[in-house]
Amino acid sequence: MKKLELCLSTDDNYAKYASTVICSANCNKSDDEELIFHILYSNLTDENIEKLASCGNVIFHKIDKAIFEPYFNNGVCKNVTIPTLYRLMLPSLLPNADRILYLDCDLIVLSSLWELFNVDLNEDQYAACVKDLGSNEHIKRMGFEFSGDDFYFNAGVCLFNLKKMRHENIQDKMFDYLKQNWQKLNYSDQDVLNAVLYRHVKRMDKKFNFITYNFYFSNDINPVIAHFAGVKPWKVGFYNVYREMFWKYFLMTPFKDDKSQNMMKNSVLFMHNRICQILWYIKMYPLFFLNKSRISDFMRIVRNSEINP
Ligand SMILES: [Mn+2]
Repeated sequence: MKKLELCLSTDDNYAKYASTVICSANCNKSDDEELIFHILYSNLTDENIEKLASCGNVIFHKIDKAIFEPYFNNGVCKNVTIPTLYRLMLPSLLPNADRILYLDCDLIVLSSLWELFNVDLNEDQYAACVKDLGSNEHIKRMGFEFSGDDFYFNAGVCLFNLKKMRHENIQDKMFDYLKQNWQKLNYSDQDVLNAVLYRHVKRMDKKFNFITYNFYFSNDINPVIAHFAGVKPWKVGFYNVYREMFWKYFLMTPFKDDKSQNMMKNSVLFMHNRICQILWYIKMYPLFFLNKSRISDFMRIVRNSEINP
C-alpha cells in the first residue's frame, strides 16, 4: 500500500469545500494508495468535524489562532483567511512526516497524486510546486534576484520536504520573514513561502496545479488537480467548464444538501450555465468553433462531469 499524507487548512466557511477536496481525491486515487488527510483548523463546529471525519482517513490538528492574529491587523494579510497561514507550522506540527502535500480548499483532485507526492527532490529542494501565472511580475514585486529558470510558485498545491525544512529551521525563517514583512505582503503566506524557499523548489508540470482560468489558453490539458484560483465555482457568474466538475464532487460530500446555489439540480440553470460557458469561451478565444481539439477538450470535461446515479 502506498501511503500519501495530505494537508488542508479550513474554518467552518470552507469545511464543505475541504470535504469536496477529500472526496475528489478519494474518488480518483489508485486502489493501492492510502490517503491520510491532516486538517489544520482553529474553529470548527462539532457537526463540521463529524462531517469531515466521515469523508475518509482524517486527522484534526487544532491550531492556536492567536499566533497569527498580530499579522491580520488593518486587513494587511488580505485576500486570505487566517487558516491558510497555519501551514507555516507544518514542519513542527508533523514531526514524524518526511513530506506532506498541502492542498488549498478551492480545488478538486482528478487523478492519482502519487507522481507528485513521490517526486524525486534534490539535496537542495525544500518543496515541489507549479509556477504561478505572472511569475515574473511577482519576482519583480518581491524584489528577488532573477536568473535563468527562477520562478515564483502558486502555493495552492505544495509538496513540502518537511524533513529538510526541519533540518534547516525553515519554519523559524518563515516566521521571521512574516514578522518583518507582513505589512507589505500582497499574497500573505504565499509570499512568505516564496521568499524563504526561492530557488529551492522543484518546478512541477502545470497539470499538478492547473488554474482553471488557463483553460481558455491551453490545448489538451489533463489536470491532476484543477484549482479554482480567483473566482470560485460556488459563486454566481463563474462560467468555466470546470464548474460542473466541482459540483459533481461536492455532491459526494456530506454537505451535499446544504447548498441552495447548486445548479446541478436545476435543469434550466444548468443549461443557462453551459451556454454561458461556451459564450465565455468564445469571448476568451474567438476561434473556439474552428478548433477541433478545443471542442473535444470541452466535451470531454462535460462528459466527465456527469453524475453517476
Ligand atoms: Mn486557491
